[in-house]
Amino acid sequence: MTTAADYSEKIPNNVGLHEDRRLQRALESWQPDFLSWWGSMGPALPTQDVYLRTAINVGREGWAHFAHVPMPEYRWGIFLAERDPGRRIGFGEHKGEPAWQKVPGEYRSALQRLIVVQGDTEPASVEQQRNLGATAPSLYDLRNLFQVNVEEGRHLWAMVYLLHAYFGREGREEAAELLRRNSGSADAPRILGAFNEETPDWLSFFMFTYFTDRDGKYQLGTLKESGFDPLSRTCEFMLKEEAHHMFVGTTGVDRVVERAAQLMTEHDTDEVAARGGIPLDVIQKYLNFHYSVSLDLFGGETSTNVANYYTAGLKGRWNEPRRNDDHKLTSESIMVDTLGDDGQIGQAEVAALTGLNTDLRREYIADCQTGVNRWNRILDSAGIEFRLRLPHVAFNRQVGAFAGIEASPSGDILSAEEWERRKGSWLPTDVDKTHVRSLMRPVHERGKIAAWIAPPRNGINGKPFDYEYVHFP
Ligand code: BYC
Repeated sequence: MTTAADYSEKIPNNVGLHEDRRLQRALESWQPDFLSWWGSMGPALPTQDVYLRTAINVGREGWAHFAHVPMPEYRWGIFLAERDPGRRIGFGEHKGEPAWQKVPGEYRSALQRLIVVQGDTEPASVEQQRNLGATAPSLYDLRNLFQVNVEEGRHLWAMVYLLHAYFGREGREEAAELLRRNSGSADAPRILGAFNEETPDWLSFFMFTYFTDRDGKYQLGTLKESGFDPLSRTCEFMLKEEAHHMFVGTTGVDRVVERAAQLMTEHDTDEVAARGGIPLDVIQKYLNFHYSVSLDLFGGETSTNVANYYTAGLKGRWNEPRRNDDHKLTSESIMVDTLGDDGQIGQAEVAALTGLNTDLRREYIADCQTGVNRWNRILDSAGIEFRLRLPHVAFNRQVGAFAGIEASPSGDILSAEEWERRKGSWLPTDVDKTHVRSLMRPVHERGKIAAWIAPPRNGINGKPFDYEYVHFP
């Protein structure tokens, strides 16, 4: 198996697609449906071409090629990380056995389910971000949005390849369904909650790419450990692309915070809304929202699904090889967050296997905290006392142990009335959203940037900020 992609084919790939005519034909018949979905649900803003990165190799160095590309002509392809012929399953009851190159019959439906759930999120995010181009704060940001979009499209291809190649007719049907469900649709919504929420403005986009794409990083990290080798290799390569998406989120929020801090200092006031910025308390509310809906994406605090996935060798832990235990967990336990019989938030000891969603969520939370620290350093160096913080794990949850209660960002349980009365100070209100939206006027002029956000420190791929990242018709 070579690592370089074959671009002479209709569908660029490094999986030797031309050797399997049936599979090739099946994917080539899905391709026009994908393109028609991209045309109707993908980026709405008309452009001539965009300075985009395209994957050309899966090796460590030089895996991407940058050039101006008309978006519908982007070469979405199928790339798996290089195969390690000696790879063995690293956890669960099959630990030590050779990794599977085919789907084991007894795990077929569970694996298919995991791949469908993963695949469903990718086009969903493109749909959520469809209209953002019209209000981009700069050409640099516009280009980053489109980069994220085309790569989420490629991640959809990655999952569709697995469905077509390994799951027969049912897999092909599921691949068609991935284009039929739509974010926010009343009849056929996307599978997971966060992917049916709107991304109506750029602060939401940055929060989404910081918090929700980061869930993607952790979920892909667990699927990268999978005993099913093609899934593992697919996820490994997706993670490489994912890093840029989170960079967009981290630095996007940096720049919004930095601009708010500048306006506060310049005008010696907290009232930055009147000065064209986004107030820190509104940034906090957006953070609260995106963080809490992303926590839901990890499933329940305890879950028999996740225990079964792990034992079967389908879905591992974050950093599985570096965990210092037997990688089977049959006799281990873990403390998870619970709602006690007394109605209070506490902890309970459960079997480590059923607590694996909690284990992963905790890894994620620790990672989320690093961004918050970074944003607070920006405030600190501007001499501003306000600090951003992650709300309590029970705050605004719709899935898991806290789905049935309301809690404040500091973790106090509230009555339904008190929640209704106070939620406007913790989650974006219509007034906050209207204000943020009112700032979202497009700046599509080379080298210019909207007033609510600071310019980036660097451009893309060594290009300056004032590079013509996007050409218009
Ligand atoms: N919304 O046993 P439980 C990304 C369902 S993001 C709606 O606790 P489990 C990306 C659940 O399906 C990463 N329903 O759940 C980011 C189950 O239903 P069944 C996406 C939910 O299975 C940005 C029931 O509730 N990848 O890549 O342990 C841009 C009981 O739940 C939700 C994956 O998620 C929810 N939030 O864990 C682009 C990886 N949560 O079985 C892309 C694959 C749970 O009773 N998925 N339910 O009918 C999984 O590993 C697991 O399915 C989950 C849920 C972690 C999602």
